[in-house]
Amino acid sequence: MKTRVMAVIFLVQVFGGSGLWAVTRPEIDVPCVSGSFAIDGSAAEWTGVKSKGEGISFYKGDGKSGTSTKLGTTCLGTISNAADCRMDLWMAHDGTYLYILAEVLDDSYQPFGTANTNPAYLEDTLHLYVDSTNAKKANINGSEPIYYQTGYEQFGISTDGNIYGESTDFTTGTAKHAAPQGANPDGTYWKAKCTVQQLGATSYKYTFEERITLAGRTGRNMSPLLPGTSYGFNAEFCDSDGTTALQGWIFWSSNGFTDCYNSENLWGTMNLAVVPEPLTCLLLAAGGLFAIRKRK
Ligand SMILES: [Ca+2]
Ligand SMILES: [Ca+2]
Ligand SMILES: [Ca+2]
Repeated sequence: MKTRVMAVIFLVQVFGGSGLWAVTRPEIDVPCVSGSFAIDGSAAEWTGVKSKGEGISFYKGDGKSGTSTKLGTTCLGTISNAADCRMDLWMAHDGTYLYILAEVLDDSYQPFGTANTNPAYLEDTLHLYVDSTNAKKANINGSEPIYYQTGYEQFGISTDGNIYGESTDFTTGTAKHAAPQGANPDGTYWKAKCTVQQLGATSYKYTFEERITLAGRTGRNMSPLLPGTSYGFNAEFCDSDGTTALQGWIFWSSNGFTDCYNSENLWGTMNLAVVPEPLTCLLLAAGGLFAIRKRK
């Protein structure tokens, strides 16, 4: 018995210490692109990014359910199937801005006009989360995580442009506080637009297109995001079907049961590609030519 206990302690020390039992988390690669993106809720200019095959996709029954050791798709409340709610998302950057395209399929669209007297998360809403200091902090004070956690930013916007209550300060509101009622994305450091398309009697497609300044915004909570670096990232869709109430919500990365809006340790990773230097490209091309000539 004693020997068995000692063996377990040994294994925990060896494998635990080496990280072999560490949590694995989903990743998204963010290619560096040179094209320009109009933030208009149209995916027309995203063909090239999509063809790279680096997007993510998640829905109930996608075979990627999160567990405590392998983080992944996590449904909370009532999410029935892919027709109820499915998200496909791509990212790109050009060294100055981070671009996001999220295409969401939903069986019931809840338009609320422009009054927006309710918090955005009670509507059909996209949430993007950034841990810009890689703090991987668990159980942040949940009342206003942007106030309590350095580097935390939650870019959230509903299909009709509501951001009330979202824990981001790239807004017309104040620094390090959630967006007040009537606030909007500031339009410079964060631009966002959603268009809605009806595909069938019970089928809608939302196209969310967003732009975030990599350098951040002076005095606001997000630290600068550097190309060639990885950061904590998460995506979530809040699904309201029928009334202004949250019927179900689904995360790209969590442990299968935790609403991780205030737990960065359960988020996935975004890998920002380096910006190729013009000189590096020239030298690589010249090196290639030299190698070809030498082989002849
Ligand atoms: Ca566009
Ligand atoms: Ca739905
Ligand atoms: Ca809905």
